[in-house]
Amino acid sequence: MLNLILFGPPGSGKGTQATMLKERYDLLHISTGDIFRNELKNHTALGLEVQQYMEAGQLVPDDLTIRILADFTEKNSTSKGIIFDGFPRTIAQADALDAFLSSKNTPVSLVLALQVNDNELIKRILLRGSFSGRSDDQDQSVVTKRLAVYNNQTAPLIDYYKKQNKLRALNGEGSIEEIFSSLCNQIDPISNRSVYQ
Ligand code: B4P
Repeated sequence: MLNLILFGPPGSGKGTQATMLKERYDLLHISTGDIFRNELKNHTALGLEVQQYMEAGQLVPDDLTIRILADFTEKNSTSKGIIFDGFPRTIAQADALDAFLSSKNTPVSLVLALQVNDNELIKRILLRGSFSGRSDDQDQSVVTKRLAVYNNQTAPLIDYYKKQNKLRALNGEGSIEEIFSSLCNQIDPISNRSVYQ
């Protein structure tokens, strides 16, 4: 199986690129952010539980996030591989993911880290907030909080995956097509596709 992690700060383009990679490599796309937003939209018990964290720019607690991921993956277990978008975001989530994939006899293939400077991230997120209706994208103090949470809780995963020799850092600034192309250059050699089109 091809198991890819798209990694990066909020607004770095994980969701944008994951949607395109999913099509190209025929992968199951798991976005924990999308799953949570869907629960919120449908006013489920889970949605109510995660709302307070998301609106404050904080991470949803690990136990809840790990449970959601395992449920989603079990229900969609027939794919050629998985693209994880926005997960893991903490060391505990990364440990849980390793354990989960080991139980399926399949490892994380690559971790693709998109690098974007803070000013560009804030600009992108506030722009999206002007039309998306996402409350966590509209208030600059919440956006700044999300970046701080990323630096404190998520960025340590860079070393975690460097030690496993799985991390590939990529420039996340430029056109969406340019970034897609550099992601494909990393993935093609380990996928079944022989030629990059
Ligand atoms: P996410 O849904 O993962 O949101 P994100 O980090 O803001 O988005 P992403 O990086 O995917 O950016 P996108 O492509 O959309 O998380 C939201 C919240 O959910 C978190 O704050 C947290 O509360 C919770 N959560 C999610 N997962 C969790 C977990 N595992 N544990 C705990 N809590 C969790 O791009 C952003 C914008 O930039 C878009 O408007 C896009 O059009 C634009 N863009 C993309 N690429 C561009 C480019 N190359 N140039 C210019 N603009 C670009």
